[in-house]
Amino acid sequence: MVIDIPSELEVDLIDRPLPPWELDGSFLAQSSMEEYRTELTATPRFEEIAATLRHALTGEGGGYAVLRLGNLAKALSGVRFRRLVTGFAAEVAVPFSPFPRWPLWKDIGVKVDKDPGKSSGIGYNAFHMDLVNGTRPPDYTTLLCVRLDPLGGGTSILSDAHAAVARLSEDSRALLAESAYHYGTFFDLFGVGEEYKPFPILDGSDPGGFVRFTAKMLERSELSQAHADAARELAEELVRGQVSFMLQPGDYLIVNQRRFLHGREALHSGQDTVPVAERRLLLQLFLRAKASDGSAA
Ligand SMILES: O=C(O)CCC(=O)C(=O)O
Ligand SMILES: [Fe+2]
Repeated sequence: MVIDIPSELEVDLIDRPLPPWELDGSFLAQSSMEEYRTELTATPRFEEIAATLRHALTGEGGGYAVLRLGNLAKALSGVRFRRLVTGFAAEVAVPFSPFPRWPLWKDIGVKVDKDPGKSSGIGYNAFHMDLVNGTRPPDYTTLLCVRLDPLGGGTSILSDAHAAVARLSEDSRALLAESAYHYGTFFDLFGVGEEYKPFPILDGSDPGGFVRFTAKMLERSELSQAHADAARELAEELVRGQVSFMLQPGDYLIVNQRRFLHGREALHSGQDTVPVAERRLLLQLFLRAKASDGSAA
């Protein structure tokens, strides 16, 4: 769902600079969360938008939202805009960085030499959840669009994971519930638990739990034939149920990883002709549900 910011709220937010944030380990410090909340809730209608956002992410049938912040992106410096977006994110859950070498917000640029199907690659980025091989993946993954692909590619794709699973046969679901899947490497990560290997895609005991899936495992992990076939069926159902849209500069996409999986269509061919500083750019931030929040935890 797309959430627009009323223009009177935009005007108020532009006049209300937020201070720099502080971190507590890899998490946004509680003091910064409270400071941002106090500042932002002093603007009329902020709480209404924050409630709309939370409902879009955790209410019935929900699971993702796009906050339209393009006017604020234009009016504010990069630093001030990032603080404001961090303030919106903190209304949903606790911002953190699983990568010790990265700041809170991680750049996703375009690298022509990288595996095309992976983050910052130029190819089709198949349906996945982020940090799929941690025992505690981030509850939310978020992407802030800074620059579009100037050549016109890079449509975002989203799919309701539980709806896709529900369309599979009982036999396939039984295979997906077995601890027979693995993907990627796991080292030097904060706040996402231990390495989970092998893992079940479906956690049978928890209907509101993660569908722990990445279609990238079909090509990059050794799986038994039967388990691979069930995973391929799931990947096909995800595509069948997908929604797609082009993020615009200043759009902030938040995905509840317990409900939706995400990906991205290929960038347009010819990326090597685009100067690095003009290529598509997103900023990524992860969120951990607050301990008090039963809806996502
Ligand atoms: O480039 C995109 O739009 C998505 C990237 C992504 O999903 C990731 O890096 O995990
Ligand atoms: Fe991702």
